[in-house]
Amino acid sequence: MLTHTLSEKTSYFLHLEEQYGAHNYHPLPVVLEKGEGVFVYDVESKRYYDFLSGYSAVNQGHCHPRIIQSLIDQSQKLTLTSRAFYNNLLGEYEKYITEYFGYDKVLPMNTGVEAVETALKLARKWGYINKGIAENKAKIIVCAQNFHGRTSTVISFSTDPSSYKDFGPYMPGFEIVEYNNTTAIEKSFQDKNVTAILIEPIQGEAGVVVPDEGYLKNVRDLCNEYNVLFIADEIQTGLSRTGKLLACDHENVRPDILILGKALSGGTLPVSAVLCDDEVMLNIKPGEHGSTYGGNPLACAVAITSLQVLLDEKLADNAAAMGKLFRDELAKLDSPFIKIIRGKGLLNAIVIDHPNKDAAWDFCLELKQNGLLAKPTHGDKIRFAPPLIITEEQIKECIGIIHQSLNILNH
Ligand code: IF1
Repeated sequence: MLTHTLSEKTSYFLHLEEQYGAHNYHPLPVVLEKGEGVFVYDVESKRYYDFLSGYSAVNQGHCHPRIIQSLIDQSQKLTLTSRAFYNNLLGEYEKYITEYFGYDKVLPMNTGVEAVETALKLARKWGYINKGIAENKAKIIVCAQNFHGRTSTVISFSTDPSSYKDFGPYMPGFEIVEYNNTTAIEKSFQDKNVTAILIEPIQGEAGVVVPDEGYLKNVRDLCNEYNVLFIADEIQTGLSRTGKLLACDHENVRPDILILGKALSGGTLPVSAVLCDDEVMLNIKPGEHGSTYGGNPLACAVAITSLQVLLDEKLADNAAAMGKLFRDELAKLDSPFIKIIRGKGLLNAIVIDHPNKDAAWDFCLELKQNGLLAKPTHGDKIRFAPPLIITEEQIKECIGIIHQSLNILNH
């Protein structure tokens, strides 16, 4: 594994986290202190292209001026009322986001996994009340290699030992089927206790696994046929990332429950949301679910602006165009070290082909040296997901950086 000498300042911050912070991550050795658009700057004022975008939380670009202005303005008026009282922003936000995505109602939460948990509770309740499943018998279908967050319930249906090992006992009521396999889904739907299926339209953490064309449509049809709720986790794939407002839009599929997070706040603070129609949403009565910060006025102000920016700046169209350019230019490099290039819009990944198990990590260190930040996932896959505001000229510059950095793998 490559090591680069680090500046004293950088080393200082690395040691602070080593000494005083949980060791629940293994970050790339770079210390950032400023973000602006597609760029981030480290403590030595070195500039980098950000090709991770906070795992798709910064689709609008770092510190987008309009989003930051909403944050500043609202933070000087009212940041939190709790839901014990009404406020003048939540209803406006609820109207805005439900009309924006075409659902009757929204349940506002904070982190992505809280929204996933909320969707699971809504699906279970609907199973008992609307589908007539016997109490505590509801089953939810999930896909192998899923990533939906890190709470004890959600890791209960993970197939990644690093997510679930030594965190048992696990939440029952989930069945795992192979991703991108509608036969397996139809077989699982034979069980009348199945109330829902939870799916990532593209599996992000698994390394940007894009299912076959028509997969989402087939899932939608099967859900209609077997009276099963289609829950789409668009926390990472949504909000223009894949070249459409939602990844489900590529197949004109409308989930019964839509889960959003990350870029819903443009990377300023945790904001997530669950959208569905009254038949599902109104099963939750006052006092049956909630969160201290869920739907806080600050989050509402920031989320409205974050959504508006996606439309005003036509970021889905830009993601589609720049993503295609990126994949085409990457393919032209014809590198022996790039086994697979895959993705949709500006959610892309490569699979590194190299005998050295640290090759992807070493390549990311070299990319860092050359001014581009990306990080491997599951060893040999590297996700490339810049902010959706990136330009053609910047894409081409980044292809140049990638081309130059691939040379490190010749050693
Ligand atoms: C980490 C990656 C991981 C998500 C989908 C729910 C959540 C996520 C599809 C939960 C969160 C984040 C979590 C973060 C790194 C990143 C991630 F896939 F994006 F790369 F971990 F797999 N559904 N993904 O992607 O949302 O509660 O985090 O707000 O945990 O390291 P959250």
